[in-house]
Amino acid sequence: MRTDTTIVAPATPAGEGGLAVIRLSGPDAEKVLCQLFRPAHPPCPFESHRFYYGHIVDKAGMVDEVMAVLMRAPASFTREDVAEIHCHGGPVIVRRIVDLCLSAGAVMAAPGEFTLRAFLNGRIDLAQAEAVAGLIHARSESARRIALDQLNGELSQRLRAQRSCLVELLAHIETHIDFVEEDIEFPDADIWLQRIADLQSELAGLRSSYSTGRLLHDGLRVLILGKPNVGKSSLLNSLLGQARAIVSDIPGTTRDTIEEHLVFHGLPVQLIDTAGIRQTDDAIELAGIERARAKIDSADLIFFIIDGSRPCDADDQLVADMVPEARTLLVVNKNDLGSAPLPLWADRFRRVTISARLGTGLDDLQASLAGLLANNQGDSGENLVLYERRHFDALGRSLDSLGRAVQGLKQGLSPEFIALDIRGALDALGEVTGEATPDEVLEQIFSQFCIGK
Ligand SMILES: Nc1nc2c(ncn2[C@@H]2O[C@H](COP(=O)(O)OP(=O)(O)OP(=O)(O)O)[C@@H](O)[C@H]2O)c(=O)[nH]1
Ligand SMILES: [Mg+2]
Repeated sequence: MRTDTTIVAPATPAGEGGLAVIRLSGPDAEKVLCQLFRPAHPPCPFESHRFYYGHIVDKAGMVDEVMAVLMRAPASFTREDVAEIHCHGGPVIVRRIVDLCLSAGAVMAAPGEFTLRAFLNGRIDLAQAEAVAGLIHARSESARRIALDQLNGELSQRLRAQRSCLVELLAHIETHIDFVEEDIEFPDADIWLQRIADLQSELAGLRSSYSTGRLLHDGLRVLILGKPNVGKSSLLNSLLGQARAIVSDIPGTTRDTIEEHLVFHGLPVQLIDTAGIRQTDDAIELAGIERARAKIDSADLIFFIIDGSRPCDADDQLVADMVPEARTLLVVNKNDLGSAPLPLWADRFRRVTISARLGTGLDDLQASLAGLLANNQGDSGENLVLYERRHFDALGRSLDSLGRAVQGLKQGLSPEFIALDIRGALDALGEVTGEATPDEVLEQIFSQFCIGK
């Protein structure tokens, strides 16, 4: 991983805006800036962390009117010299200024490279680097808050304390490895068993916060399922308050899945409309049905819609047999057209009656959504929540290793074996903060960032 170069990239999204920011980081940031920037009121050299008004110029003359700032190492995001050029927000201007930086010796930044440098230079740890992405992608207030907590290092501090407890135990065990021959009992085994038990319950508590964290971060996934023409797309549209999906009286209108986000009670909700499920030979329709079916497992809640004005048939039953009762709400639609008797299997589900066309009954539907959100917001008394799958998995591996260490201590196994498991638990925790993260994992994490982050 290169860190001796000076990298450049637009830090603001492509497109038009009032302003755009171009960011440089590396040993030559100041040199590059001085080549293009003419302050309106010299002097250059720059005083660190001060904005200067001036112009970007090239051989042909003035390119744009800008503000520029230099943040000298180590007081910068990457801990390197960082320069920012705040120019007018037009794609051609941004492209031109980036090109000038490149000709002045900078190289184009790879995705996530600014954050990667901040991590490599010890400014933030890996969990914090991931939180930068979490903060940028946050779609709701709750997602912003948990990402910010992680960025502030709360998760890292907690894990560091747990790691240091394990390091102490490891040192204790290792000093005894040499004495094994003398058949001395492992000293203070009971004390250590207690400390490990405390650690296990702390880690398990933190790990179980993932279901809340994922919900706060990614939102509740609500899948709208049912046979064709029952009003799935109509429901999506009325919940969104806009005509997002095509609605028609021709069965099989929706062929693909349609995903939309809305914020409900401060939490993000992802609504997924799907192709109507029925027995069919149409290849495209079958592909759509397969997509809908594949989303059942990952849905937090399923709105299973039937047309309540007509008797249910085999296609409705097909859907009924597909969905898990605990996560399903039966939505009896078209109540404005009358109500046919419900089949026996309908009793398996919680149920609301609505008319998507008139917008009646939606309150009940939203109330059940709100109830589910409240249940899932978790009141473990734990403020800190995990929202990255990677962290959840790493904590799981750490707990597995601790479990084996406890077994070993209880069975009086040789300290070497116990040390091995404790080391495994330590490494798994270290993966979260980046103290023991393989390069491939680092690469994978940072490649998900976009250029300029
Ligand atoms: N009267 C009445 N008609 C409705 C209601 N909801 C939907 N419809 C009508 O039912 C037809 C089908 O609605 P859609 O929302 O396209 O149904 P869908 O389940 O998405 O259908 P597919 O995409 O084909 O699977 C349309 O003509 C809607 O206007 C309702 O509550 N009352
Ligand atoms: Mg539809």
